Amino acid sequence: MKFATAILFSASLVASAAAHGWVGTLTVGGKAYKGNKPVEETPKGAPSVVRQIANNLPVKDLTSNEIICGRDAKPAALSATAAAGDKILLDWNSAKPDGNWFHDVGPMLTYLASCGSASCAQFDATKAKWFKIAEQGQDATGKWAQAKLDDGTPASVTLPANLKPGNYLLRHELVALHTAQSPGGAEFYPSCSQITVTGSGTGAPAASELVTFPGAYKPATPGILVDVYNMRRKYQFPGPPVAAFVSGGAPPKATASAEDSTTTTAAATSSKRPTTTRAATTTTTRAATTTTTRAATTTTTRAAITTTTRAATTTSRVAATTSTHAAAPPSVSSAPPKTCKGKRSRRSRSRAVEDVPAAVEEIPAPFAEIPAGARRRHMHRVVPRSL
Ligand SMILES: [Cu+2]
Repeated sequence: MKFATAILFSASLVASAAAHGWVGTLTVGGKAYKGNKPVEETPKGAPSVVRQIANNLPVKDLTSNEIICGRDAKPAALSATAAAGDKILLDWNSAKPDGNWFHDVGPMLTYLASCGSASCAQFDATKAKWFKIAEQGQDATGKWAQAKLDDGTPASVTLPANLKPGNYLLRHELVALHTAQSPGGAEFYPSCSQITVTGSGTGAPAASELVTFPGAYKPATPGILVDVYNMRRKYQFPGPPVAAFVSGGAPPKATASAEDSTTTTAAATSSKRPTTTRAATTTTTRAATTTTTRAATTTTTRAAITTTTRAATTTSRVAATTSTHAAAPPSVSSAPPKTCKGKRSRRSRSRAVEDVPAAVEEIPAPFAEIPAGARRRHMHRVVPRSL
């Protein structure tokens, strides 16, 4: 209850905060294509290659179609022409004074899906079968790829050199992890651009490397449920591994039919990742979907996850009424975390300390130490959940 009160209190203090972002420019083959601001700011966007989103709040519901291309994204009118092997630059913008993206904790992932023989302008993204072509996490100093957008550097993705020509949706995704220590805390910002790839390549993913959205991510997926401020191992990316053909490798042997995307994803994952990963996923998923409280648990791990789940349930119930965000990470840093506006807030720091369940540190997520000073938190504007 104390937790809920704190959230309500802060919601009244922060009536509005800086909005989130969109892909403002996509550059490929020396040509820059403008993306439109969200519909709520630019109701009549100019013809573009970037699918326009309705507003720039984060996507948090992994079962919603908004996880595909962003909040209520609509097909774009145009397609950008790209040669296989081309570098694509995506400049993410926001309403921040300097115009740059502002979250700095979390990875960037890039997927492609074939639109088939028709133009992507006619393609229904709910039918898309996605394969991953890139994933970018932290550099050697612990700086996240996403933090470079904050500096004004566009994201850079290289199309596979041997990619089969055709029409593709390019799904570029930012995952902000500053509150990801609780289920439902991660924020997703997918953006889809329509491209026509030229060349004579034959590279294509195996059926076992394809995933669907929604479906590829679950609230307890490692890399989505993760306390980035207490990582003990290297960050583990969500979703399937990068398709083997991207680096010229042979596709993994298919062990499941392409129709069964859940099995396919699990098979693809296990081929590259240790079996402990799957065990952890199973455990966390079970905990996350259980509504009854387990009285006795056999391991600290499960107890920790159950505690976290319960906390998260409270959070989302509160969030439904106030449209604010989950708790800040447990703060042990001497520097208070920043708000979305980039201002440091003493209040958010003290609240963070009392709100976060202590057991959260026990989550067996992928971990490597990153500087404590890199923490940030923020609040979002109040907008009806039904958008
Ligand atoms: Cu945010």
